[in-house]
Amino acid sequence: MATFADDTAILASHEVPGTASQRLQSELDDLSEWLVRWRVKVNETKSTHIVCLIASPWGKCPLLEINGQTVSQNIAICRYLGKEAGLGGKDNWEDLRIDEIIDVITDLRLELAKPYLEMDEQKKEALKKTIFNEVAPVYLKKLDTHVEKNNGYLANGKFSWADVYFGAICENFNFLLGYEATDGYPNLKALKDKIQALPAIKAWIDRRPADDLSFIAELFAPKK
Ligand SMILES: N[C@@H](CCC(=O)N[C@@H](CS)C(=O)NCC(=O)O)C(=O)O
Repeated sequence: MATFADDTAILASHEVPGTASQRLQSELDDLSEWLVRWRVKVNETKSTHIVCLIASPWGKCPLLEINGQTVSQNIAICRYLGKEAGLGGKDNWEDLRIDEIIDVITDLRLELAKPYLEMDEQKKEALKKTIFNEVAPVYLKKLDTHVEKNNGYLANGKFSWADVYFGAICENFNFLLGYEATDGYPNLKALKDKIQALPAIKAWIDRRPADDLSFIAELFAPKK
C-alpha cells in the first residue's frame, strides 16, 4: 500500500501553544505505535509540521498594529481611532453617551450570535425564533426611535465614531439575521446609507476583497 504525506494530517489547537504541542505529540505517539504494529513505513522526509499562531497580545482578533505595537479589542480600537479622527465627544459626558450606545449595539450583537453558538439543533431553532423575531426587533425599534430623536445620529445629535461603527456592524447583523437588518427601520436605514456613502468608506467598500464567509456556514451546519 502507498499513501502520500499530504493524505494524513493531525490538527491540534489551544490558546497555549505548549498545550497544543503536547496534544499533537500524544497523537503522534499513538500513530507511531500503530504504524509499528501494522508495519507501515513512513517517509519522514516528506512529513512536516506547521504552527499557526495568532500574534495577538490576548490571543484574539481583530488587531491594530500602530507605532510598532499591537493592540486588540475591537471597540477599544474603534474608540481610539474615532477619537484620533476627531469623531469623539466634546467632553466626558458626550463620550459616555457614545459608549452607552456602542454597548447597546454590542448587547444586540451578542444576542444575534447566541443561536450560532448553540449546537443542539432544536435549541438553535428555538433561539433563532425568539431572538430574530422578538429580541432583535425590540432593539432595532428602540435604536430607530433613538436615531430619529438624535438628529439622524446615534449619540449627542451629531456625527460620531458610533455612527461609523454602526455602518460597519450592520453587515454583521445582516449576515447573522439572514436579511437586511435595517429593513422596516427607516432612520437606521438612512443612517447606514449615509455612513456607507461617505466617500472614503464607499471607496473602501468598492475595492475591498469579496467576503467568503462560506466556511462559517459549514462550521455551523448540522452534523451528519
Ligand atoms: N472582545 C474581543 C473578542 C474578539 C474575538 O472573540 N475574536 C475572535 C474572532 S471574531 C477570535 O479571535 N477568536 C480566536 C480565539 O478565540 O481563539 C473583541 O471584541 O475584539
